[in-house]
Amino acid sequence: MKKVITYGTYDMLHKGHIRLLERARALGDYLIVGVTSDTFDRARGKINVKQSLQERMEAIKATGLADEVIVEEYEGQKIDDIRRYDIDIFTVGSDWRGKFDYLKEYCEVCYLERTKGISSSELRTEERKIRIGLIGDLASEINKFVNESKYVNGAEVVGIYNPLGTGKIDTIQEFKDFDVLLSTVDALYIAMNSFSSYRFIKSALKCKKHVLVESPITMEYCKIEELFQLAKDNKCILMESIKTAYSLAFSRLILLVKSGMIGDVISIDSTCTSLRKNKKDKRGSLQSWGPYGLLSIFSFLGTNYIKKEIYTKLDCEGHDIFTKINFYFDGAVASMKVADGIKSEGELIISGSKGYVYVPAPWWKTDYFEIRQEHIEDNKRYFYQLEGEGIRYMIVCFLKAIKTGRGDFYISKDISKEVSKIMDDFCGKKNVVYL
Ligand code: C2G
Repeated sequence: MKKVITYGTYDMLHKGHIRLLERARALGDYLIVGVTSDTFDRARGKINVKQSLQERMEAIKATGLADEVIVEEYEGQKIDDIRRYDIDIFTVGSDWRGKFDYLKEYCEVCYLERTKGISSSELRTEERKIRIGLIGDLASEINKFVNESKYVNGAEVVGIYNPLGTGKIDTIQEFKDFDVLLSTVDALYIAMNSFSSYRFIKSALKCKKHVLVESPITMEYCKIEELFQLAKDNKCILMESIKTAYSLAFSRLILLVKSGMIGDVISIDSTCTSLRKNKKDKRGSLQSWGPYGLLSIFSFLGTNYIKKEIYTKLDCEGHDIFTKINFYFDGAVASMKVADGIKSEGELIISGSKGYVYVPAPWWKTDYFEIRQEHIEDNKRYFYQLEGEGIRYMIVCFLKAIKTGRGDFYISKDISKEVSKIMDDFCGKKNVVYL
């Protein structure tokens, strides 16, 4: 019996895939199809896959062309599989010609002519694009968003409206009128001082436009509930932009800790600092870094802390250049240091009853962390590909949220509300000690 194997993502199964499978099957008597896992696809840069692994495997099985369907999960697995399944022929489309010649050491390698004129990414892009308008003057965030959106099938940046009139972006159209921009888009990305974004969020939601907004959503706690309700009433997405929340590494870290890998979480120490790069950015430490620090605490301990103490140092203009918040939870403590003008080690340490998590600086661009135990030989290291600081994954999640109607999968509403409450307490000088 001649055994054949082939691999692929097989997203949105189409005639090009079917033709490949038919010809692969004709090469032998038994065909195994390896479907790539979500994690492996992301690791190799395929971030736009629409269907789940389960859906893609089911679709292959439904063709009746595969005798066996397996999951491809890691780099180099093909060699393992060829030996494990005693494969005679490896085959793949001609777009990969040459890339798998190294497999000739183990079996015959056959590249089959790729079917022209169809691809999963074209099918994904043909789906109605989401037209996105940009609002704000946080140039760094906006430029990164524009660059990262190019990697996301189905996202189209239409233009920018900057209420302050500064910071043109050559590559995209500038709108002088907010309402005109609003009328030409499906969604907005808002990157501005959170004291100013409320009216833009409200207008957008009232016009049934989806909103992705740099955190905090609002600095006034009384408004956050109103905005979420407005989003619900208008069947829109209001999603918070804390890019770390959408990185694979951080979401896996949460699962590992919650599954008990380090036992009970007793303490969390989170630091995010920068020396002021952008003098025009007057948000201060808590507004610009606080959401990251608070995300790293609330993701593991929840938001039901018993009390908090806020320590802050202001500059001569009254902006906080350093803020530390200590939290006391039932059975745990947490400390967050954020600074825009003071430098420290930007690491995240989560201490537990069986071990601890160490995420090296800059932890908020999480692509690597360690779970350390008492004996160094028991330590485990985790690495997850992170492209572009994770912003492209956030945009993919935003588009998926718009399609599924669920925007709080990565950042719960409780966390969004508590972030705003802490901003409100800080601005209201509640429990704040000035250094
Ligand atoms: N294919 C084809 N014609 C197309 C599109 C795809 O023949 N118009 C082939 C590809 O060459 C591949 C298979 O169909 O052999 C699956 O294609 P994808 O789902 O795009 O997956 P890809 O990432 O190309 O898979 O490690 C090998 C890769 O996983 C190959």
